[in-house]
Amino acid sequence: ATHPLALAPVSSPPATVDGFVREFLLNLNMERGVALSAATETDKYMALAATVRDYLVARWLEDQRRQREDQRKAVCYLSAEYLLGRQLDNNLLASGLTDIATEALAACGIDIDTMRAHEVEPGLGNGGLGRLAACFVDSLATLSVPSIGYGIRYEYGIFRQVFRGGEQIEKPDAWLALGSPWEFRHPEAAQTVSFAGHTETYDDGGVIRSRWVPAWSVRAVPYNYMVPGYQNGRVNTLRLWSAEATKAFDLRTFNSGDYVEAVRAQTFAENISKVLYPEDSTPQGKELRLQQQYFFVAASIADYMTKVLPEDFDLEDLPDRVIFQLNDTHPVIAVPEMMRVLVDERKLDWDAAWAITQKCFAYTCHTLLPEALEVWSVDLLGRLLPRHLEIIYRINDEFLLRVRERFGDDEQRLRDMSIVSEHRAVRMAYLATVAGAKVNGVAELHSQLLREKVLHQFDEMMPEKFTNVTNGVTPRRFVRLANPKLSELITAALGTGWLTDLERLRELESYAEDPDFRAAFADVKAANKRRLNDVLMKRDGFEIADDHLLDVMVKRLHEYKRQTLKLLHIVTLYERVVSGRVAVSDLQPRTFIFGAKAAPGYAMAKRVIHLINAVGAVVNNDPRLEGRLKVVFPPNYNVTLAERVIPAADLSEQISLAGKEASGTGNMKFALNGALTIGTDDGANVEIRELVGDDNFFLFGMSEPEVEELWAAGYRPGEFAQADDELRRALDLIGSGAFSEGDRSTFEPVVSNLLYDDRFMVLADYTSYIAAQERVDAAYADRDAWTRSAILNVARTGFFSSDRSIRDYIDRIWHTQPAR
Ligand code: 26Y
Repeated sequence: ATHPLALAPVSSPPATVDGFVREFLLNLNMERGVALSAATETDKYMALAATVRDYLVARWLEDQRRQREDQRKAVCYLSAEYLLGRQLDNNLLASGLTDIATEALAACGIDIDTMRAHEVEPGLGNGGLGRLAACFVDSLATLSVPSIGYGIRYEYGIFRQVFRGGEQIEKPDAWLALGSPWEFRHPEAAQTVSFAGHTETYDDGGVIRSRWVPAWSVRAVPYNYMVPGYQNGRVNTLRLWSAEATKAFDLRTFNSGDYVEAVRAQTFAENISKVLYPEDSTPQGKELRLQQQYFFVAASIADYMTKVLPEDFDLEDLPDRVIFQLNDTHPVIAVPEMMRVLVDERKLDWDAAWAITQKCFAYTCHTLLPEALEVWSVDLLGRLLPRHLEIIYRINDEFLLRVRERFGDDEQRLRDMSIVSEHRAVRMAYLATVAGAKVNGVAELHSQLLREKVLHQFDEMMPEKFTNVTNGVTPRRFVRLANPKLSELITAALGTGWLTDLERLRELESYAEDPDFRAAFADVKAANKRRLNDVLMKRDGFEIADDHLLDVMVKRLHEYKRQTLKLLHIVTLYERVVSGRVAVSDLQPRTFIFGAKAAPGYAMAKRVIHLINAVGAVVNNDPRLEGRLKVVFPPNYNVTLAERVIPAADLSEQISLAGKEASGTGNMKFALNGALTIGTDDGANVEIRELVGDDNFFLFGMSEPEVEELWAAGYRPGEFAQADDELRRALDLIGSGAFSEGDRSTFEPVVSNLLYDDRFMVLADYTSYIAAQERVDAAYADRDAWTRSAILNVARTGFFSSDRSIRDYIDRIWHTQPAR
């Protein structure tokens, strides 16, 4: 190009109110094709989003160019889920445009809050793992780490939850119905992803090689999203793949001049990225899920190898150029895919390829539950990915040779450690551990238990692989955006800079002793409660009374998380009053907020949702309680609602059975927003308690070794019901039909499960939990002391910034340098 303007990306519009107004109207008129006077809310929102985008694009293009030219090592984060939450406010904050945009819109007669409310959040994840990935891409950009996030552009994200008669109904989440203004579709950068067929060997000029002859393929079309760092001018890329039919597909497999069949083929291909599986923790072994996993991983590796790497790149140097971080086992099929690319396509010999591969992957585990470890049947793998199955077998054979060398002919050990189990199932966590340079858990306790239990024999053999990176959350979204009043208060005290250096919150410790600061802090909490009241009133008609302690449990519904323990507490308080054992005037007024989605096929979880609503219906309407206990269960808990609920909370419920919650990240968000935690010694609760101190944390329940001991001794939950009068009364009340219009059968399965099975030892921890809740009431009675503790929680939890997590990944696993 010769024109001076063509030598660099176009410059951003002027960052002024006039500049913003002009760009906004340009987008409205030119892109939406409407005049301001005729524009709908959607028109205005889309034009606004496009305007914010326009300010970021120049930096984005520049960063992409530099990343291509830069020799520095980059991170490819592979995750099947990104639970992003709304984008508008985040991108305004990152680009420093919030005030300008607010003023510019006001000058056009538009209230920016109605624009914020108009956005449908991309819910491309289930819960903790997906939200962690979203926090990580935010921190990667803020720390200027050369990186790409790869994932799937599901057409339907996590289902929308509604309640009918208190029961969960799932509705499709059509988040793309109006189009997304934040994405850039790149059909020209599509990759072909193949499936099924057979393998064969051939003579390649004297060398016998294997190759895969697939039966069908789809096109993977990338959609790029900008991920701006916080006011640092850096814009990273999130690349999500969408499946489309290829021409070859309908020609070869389906098209015999049959138009209907050809269209069916199209639908078949598009199915792959149609919908997010709503199960978390319990994998179903569904073929479509394996298709999804291979689809995005194969497209991502091909994209990296052909579009990001220079053409003449010496593959021996690959480990100095890239690390693929595997977000749980979902992308682990990337390991045999990389081997296939290196050996079959790039014609490296096996040993050289394996040496490279082992340095290019690292694996993060997010669970301890055995049923959550993904396995794929040999039959399914052989049918869908026959070459990958062969490669897995060879990896396993060579690995087992090494086990034999090291430990001798210990057949039991060989069976235990085999990647392919006796039941002809491929254990993806083992494959990831064998292939990865590093394996990390997501909290100290979790990483320790991984080494001692889940992957014990692997730890014995290769201890140097194991490390910990405690999770974190982005303070931009979960403090600055979710809690602007607290952020203002902090900035007034500490000045700016703390949002990217969150350990600076420590400086608030001395402010905890200042009565004026405490009063201001309490005012912020009160204002956040009123804001939540307004949101819930409008959304669902729920009221949050000013003088109630706000007690919150929001997370996926799962037995190990023990929402039923929380319910037993509520039922106990209720029973005390209606039985006359406690005067209603002696109750500390409390509002209990629940938020939880259940996997659609998880019957027990759905019954618990029904029970929460049923208890709420009775408790909320019983005049004997004089409004002192309220149960509020807004449907469809998501990132957007979390941003309103968490800043208003007084008490954070983190009550999983010790040894079951890998980390938790909600726990961190609550503490950073000045809620006190009632919790077990589990996951990152352990680290939260160590940091905030025992005086500022309500610990209860068995420790993990105590859990193990009781389990080994033979756990009989009925004995705990026998031993605690109030526990029996609460269970009896539920069993009596008090919350189901006298029908004893409705919640009988919940009660008998607790009495006769209780895998997660709810009854064993009940007494201790109730006692801890009594300590909560006593502490809340001294409101000023409570506020002091709340401030100390904020001051001492800066460690949980996802910026720190990313620095730990860099130091312990990736060894990358920031971009120039
Ligand atoms: C295979 C499929 C069924 C599946 C899909 C989603 C399996 C698991 C998941 C999601 C797991 C998840 O969200 N795990 C959570 O990860 C968080 C981030 O590390 C942890 O804080 C949390 O303790 C853990 O349960």
